[in-house]
Amino acid sequence: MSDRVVVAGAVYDRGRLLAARRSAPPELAGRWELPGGKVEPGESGEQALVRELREELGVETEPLERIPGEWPLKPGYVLRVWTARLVSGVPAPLQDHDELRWLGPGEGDTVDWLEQDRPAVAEAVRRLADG
Ligand code: DCM
Repeated sequence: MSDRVVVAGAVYDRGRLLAARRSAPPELAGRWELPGGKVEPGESGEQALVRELREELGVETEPLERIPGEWPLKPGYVLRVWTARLVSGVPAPLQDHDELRWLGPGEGDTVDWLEQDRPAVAEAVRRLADG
């Protein structure tokens, strides 16, 4: 059986990257992630990302590029990440998160990222610096 895909967004706005602190489940609470969630049947990764960011943060976004790679999560799940542009709205922690933070250049290491998000975050931060 193929792995279930979880998508996450490296959301950029005005030269900063959005980080979100999880409030659940208990084993992940307090750790920071690129926000996203599970792809539903019939959805593309990009469609799932736009939906998840709307549900979790109340914003409209536009996926830009896939960050190459795929990272294992819990058994049966893999993480894929896209860069995304904030199109409208102000992100708010509506679901799954209790704090949001915009990280500027040089601030990529200032939050305690989930291990599985770190390779994609490193690449997202590199693109921010090049941007
Ligand atoms: N997840 C992760 N990193 C992300 C997004 C999600 O490790 N950037 C994990 C947390 C959950 C699963 O994927 O185990 C599904 O996420 P959610 O609960 O947000 O739907």
